[in-house]
Amino acid sequence: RQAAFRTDLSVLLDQVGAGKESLSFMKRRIRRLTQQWATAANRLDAKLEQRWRDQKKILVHVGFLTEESGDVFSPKVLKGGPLGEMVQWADILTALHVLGHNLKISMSVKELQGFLGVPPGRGSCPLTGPLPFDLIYTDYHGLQQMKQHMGLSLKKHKCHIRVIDTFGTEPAYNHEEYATLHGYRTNWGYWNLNARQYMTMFPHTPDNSFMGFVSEELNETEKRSIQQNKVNNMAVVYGKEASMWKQGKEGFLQILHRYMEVHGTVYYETQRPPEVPAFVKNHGLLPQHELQQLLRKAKLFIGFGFPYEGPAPLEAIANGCIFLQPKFHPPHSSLNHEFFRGKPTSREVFSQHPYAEQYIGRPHVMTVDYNNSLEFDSAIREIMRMEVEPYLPYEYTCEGMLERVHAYIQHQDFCAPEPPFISANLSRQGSAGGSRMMGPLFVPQPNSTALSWASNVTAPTAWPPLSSLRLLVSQEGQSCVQSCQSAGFICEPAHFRFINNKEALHGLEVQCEVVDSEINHILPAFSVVRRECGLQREPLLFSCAGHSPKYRRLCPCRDFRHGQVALCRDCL
Ligand code: U2F
Repeated sequence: RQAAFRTDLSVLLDQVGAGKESLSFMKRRIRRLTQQWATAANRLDAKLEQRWRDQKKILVHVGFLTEESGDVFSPKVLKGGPLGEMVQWADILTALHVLGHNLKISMSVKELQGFLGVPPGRGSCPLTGPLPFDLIYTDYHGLQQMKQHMGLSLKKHKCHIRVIDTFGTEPAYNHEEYATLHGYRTNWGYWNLNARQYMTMFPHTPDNSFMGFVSEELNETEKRSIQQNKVNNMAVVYGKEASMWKQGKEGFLQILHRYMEVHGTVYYETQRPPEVPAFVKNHGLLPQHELQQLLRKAKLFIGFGFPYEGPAPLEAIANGCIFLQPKFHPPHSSLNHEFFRGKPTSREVFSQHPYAEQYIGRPHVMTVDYNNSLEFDSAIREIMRMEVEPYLPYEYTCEGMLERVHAYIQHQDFCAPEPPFISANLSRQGSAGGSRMMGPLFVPQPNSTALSWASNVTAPTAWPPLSSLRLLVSQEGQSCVQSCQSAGFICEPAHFRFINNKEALHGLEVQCEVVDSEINHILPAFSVVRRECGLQREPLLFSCAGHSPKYRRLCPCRDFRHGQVALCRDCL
């Protein structure tokens, strides 16, 4: 069946259920953004020009909100606990509904069993018949629950699963045997999924798919009125829980207070939390729409280093604030910081909100060293002189999210049998002589007639399409994430299978004395000194994130749309 856009959200609101603060929060959000979603749906509908979209049967099982997982989030919704995940799930549900799919929502193991047709309360009784869904969106908790209640059949059906995974899972952590043997085993990873089945909150490693969420959008009149009503010396602190204000914050808060009136939205029960200095105007935890109103007046939204990578800075920037945040030196990661410890990624986080720093940047985002009071002081003074317009990257608008989720649903297929590695004929596309070995090698995109395929059956169905492929060689020690990024592209894991071959090495004029095929997440790569080249033997270990000091990696980069990094130019 053809999917038709929906602009009425009442059925969805009924489906979400009731009885928990988390659900009420999500419903309030869905209601508040109804008009914005409807406008976006109409725009995308026009943009897609009657293109056929399959209507999918989709199950959304929100594992972290089930009683069976302990649901620690719901009781903290009104007490300053994390809301980012609920923001994202509310938006995912809305996007799937608006795109017109056939949606079932489960928030308990009982409902999960009911929807899957597994007899209740019978332990790991396997699902015997076919899976009654085309797609299942869940999280790590839900995955565990499905393993318990679907038994062996999970393995058979796992290509249909998408895991909403805030901070991401790198391939080395996802491959069970490899993770166990090489020290990448954590409590979460090792499900042997295709790494693109993990969907993140921000575009972290492109090994995963970027799911995202949305932020409030402003029309031109609202933008103008915001700019007229900005209070130049008003700052709002990012931190809704008192613990985020603890230790070492007094110094720069004092500096800030020299210039600006400082506001907070810190949860409190009866008394002002002792962590919050007396000069701070604390509004208490606000409902989302009231926070938006506060941000509309404020000039500055200031981060203290935690929470990491939340939605609030995007909301602040969308409401015309400048976001000031601390640089992390050394960067925080699962190796050195409690919060990231045990998360299935080695990603290094160089500031509180790397997306804001890298994808938005000045004038909306300023990232400074908070230990340097001179630098901090001059940043505040500069902010007071600056004028910025509200800004929201397209990928965080409703239309942007609908467009991206639409593309994933119609094009990502992890159930098709893994095709054999295919070689794109890249030979002689820009010869890379010895002197160019030091810099990234760029092989211009072969034109279509120059492409010859080992298999012309699978290549035309590749998504992202092969027209987006750009082959690059990293520096020693550099990952493909960095290497592609520094050339203005993005690493595309789906393209690894086209460059994991001798022809690609040959085309780059890499001097190989031996070409081995091994199981190692930095391959394909080569060592210049040892003249050794290695190809990848395990497709699950194709990794944009991998790097090694002695190796230069072959990187499959691709182009991307401005403001929609998940999609290449010809991806829609
Ligand atoms: C992030 O979770 P948080 O919930 O701490 O993220 P925030 O950026 O603080 O904001 C989440 C939402 O809370 C709302 C605000 C945001 O959409 O509009 N809010 C509010 O309603 N009232 C207020 O007074 C203040 C904020 C991240 F998203 C999670 O994935 C991480 O687990 C967590 C820890 O790093 O940080």
